[in-house]
Amino acid sequence: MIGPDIAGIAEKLGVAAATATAIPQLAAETGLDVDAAYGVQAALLQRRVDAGERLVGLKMGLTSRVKMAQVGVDEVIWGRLTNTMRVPDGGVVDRAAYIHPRVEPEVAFLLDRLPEPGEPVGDFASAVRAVAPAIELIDSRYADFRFSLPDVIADNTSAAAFVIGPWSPVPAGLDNLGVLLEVDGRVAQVGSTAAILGDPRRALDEGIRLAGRHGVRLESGWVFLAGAATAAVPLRPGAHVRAVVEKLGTASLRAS
Ligand code: 0L1
Ligand code: MG
Repeated sequence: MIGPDIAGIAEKLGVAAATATAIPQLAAETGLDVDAAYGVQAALLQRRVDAGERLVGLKMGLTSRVKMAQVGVDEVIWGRLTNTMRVPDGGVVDRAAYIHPRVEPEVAFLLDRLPEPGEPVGDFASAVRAVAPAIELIDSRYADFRFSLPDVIADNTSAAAFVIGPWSPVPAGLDNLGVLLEVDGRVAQVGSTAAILGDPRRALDEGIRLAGRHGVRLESGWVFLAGAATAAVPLRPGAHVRAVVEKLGTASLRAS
């Protein structure tokens, strides 16, 4: 039996992102399952690497109940981050470069000495050099921000851009820190890091395990986005967005 056209699907998603043009969902029509969808994601990112970008990390998606409910998908997923997705803290993003961008407050880890594939992270403080508040900008390439599980995996879990705030040494606990997402100085979302798999440290074990299934090994020096602590909110032109994480500080961006 002939399988889905991995390269062809990756090209469609790549062009949709590059031209900020929504496309219809692809998985049902092409018979894409979860494993093949991670193959599309790899091909999609290889196109970016071939064009000169560098892989700089990994992101977890749908790590909270509220996020799963927001998009109607109920599995933790992961995607890849490249250098061009990173926006400086306090920087400006071009709203017009995206289709229907949303922002969400996250916790980021700077990776250090990681366990061997298949091993759990025993000593979190040696696996992670520093932690930071972060904002992820997600932008599904599918019309109306609607997709199935294989669709969203193939689309690199809607990854589009991210901002990392100041790095701090790993605090004693990360499991119940208050989180705010502010838009133009008003509170848009309130949450807790407990929403991220009960404890964002768990997201690292999941990331190592799930990416390992597809032959991807996390690297020292990479950024790891552990997941959102609240639902995502639409990014409007001109908006100033700030994520505040208790004990860790703030990260911010502005949309042009
Ligand atoms: O980072 C995320 O949790 C996003 C995962 C993909 C689903 C979505 O686009 O909201
Ligand atoms: Mg996210």
